[in-house]
Amino acid sequence: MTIQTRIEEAASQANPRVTARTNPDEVRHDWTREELQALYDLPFNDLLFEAQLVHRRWFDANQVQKSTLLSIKTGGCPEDCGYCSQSSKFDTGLKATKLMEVQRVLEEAKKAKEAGASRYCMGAAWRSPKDRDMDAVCAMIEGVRAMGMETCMTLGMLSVEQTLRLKDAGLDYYNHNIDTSEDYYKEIVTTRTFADRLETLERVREAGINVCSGGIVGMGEEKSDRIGMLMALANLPEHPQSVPINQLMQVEGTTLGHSKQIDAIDFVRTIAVARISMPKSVVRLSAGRENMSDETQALCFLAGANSIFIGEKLLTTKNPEADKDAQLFAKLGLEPMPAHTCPSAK
Ligand code: SAM
Ligand code: DTB
Ligand code: SF4
Repeated sequence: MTIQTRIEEAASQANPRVTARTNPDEVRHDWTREELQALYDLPFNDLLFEAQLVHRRWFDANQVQKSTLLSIKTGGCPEDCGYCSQSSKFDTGLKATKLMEVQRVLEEAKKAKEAGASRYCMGAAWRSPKDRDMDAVCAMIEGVRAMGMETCMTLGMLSVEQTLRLKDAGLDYYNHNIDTSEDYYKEIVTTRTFADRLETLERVREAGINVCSGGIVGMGEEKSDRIGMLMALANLPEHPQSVPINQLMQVEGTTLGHSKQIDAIDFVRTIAVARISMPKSVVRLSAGRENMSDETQALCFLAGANSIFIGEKLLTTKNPEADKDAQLFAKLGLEPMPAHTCPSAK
């Protein structure tokens, strides 16, 4: 009997406790809060089984996509996001820099490719890009693409014209997180609204660029906020092709420098509900791996996470060393996901 047949047989013996039974083939955009909550609250083994059913329908369960991040413009940001080391409203001891030279970015990208990244993600501490920066940003996209890597940018809010320029330069993904539920957003950021975030996401989607959007947990939010965030993502007109779930990296000096950490099982539950509600999206076990055990990360992969950041730095905070990740992949029998294999990517 093949694994697939055994799984189908197990799935057909529906667990009577699973009231929110999912159909792995179906991609829905009409999730109710009650349905997502029922999934989140399933007995843990049932939740992970449901997540595996969906995961194996659309992905190779042992492949994990690898991205590397670079902060192309660090610090001095006018926004007041309560989690962020780069906001000028907090004293976090971070040195602000100007936009990096294109050539230096390409040198760093080359190293990331050699280290095994299939996507290069470039982030700038801006509320939104200035038009005068767009030539350099587009040259970075073109240069990284020419190396055969997928490109991702996160530059803040975009105008329609800026979005179209990024598309023309060949940008594969744009990262713009909704971060948390609409209700809790106001507690975390006051210099822009949840609706502003959705507006940029709409521009990116309509320009035909793949959307990377997710959020952060461990910011003192309630379970209902995690569910609200997942519901907002899963009910977008198209699911983001990439869904990063970040565990807050606590930064001294920020509002959330000492917030209550999330329980590891709750973190895994959040990943599983993301997997089930957005079946064809790549779900990224994003920031926070530095503070996670191998066992927690293994549970995240079992729950359907299939992307990570590799490289010793995220934007400004730490990420596991390369040899530690190599050991984890070997221990778990994981393989890198080749570029351009996301089933929902454009
Ligand atoms: N300024 C742009 C923006 O806000 O969209 C791009 C850069 S911003 C640093 C990208 C994302 O990183 C944020 O939306 C947030 O979700 C995530 N992030 C920032 N600081 C974080 C932290 N301390 N822990 C976890 N995630 C964080
Ligand atoms: C995302 O969701 N996580 C990344 C990326 N998108 C841009 C950023 C994580 C930042 C963690 C804190 C830091 O290193 O400054
Ligand atoms: Fe600025 Fe982005 Fe940090 Fe907010 S998350 S302070 S917008 S860099």
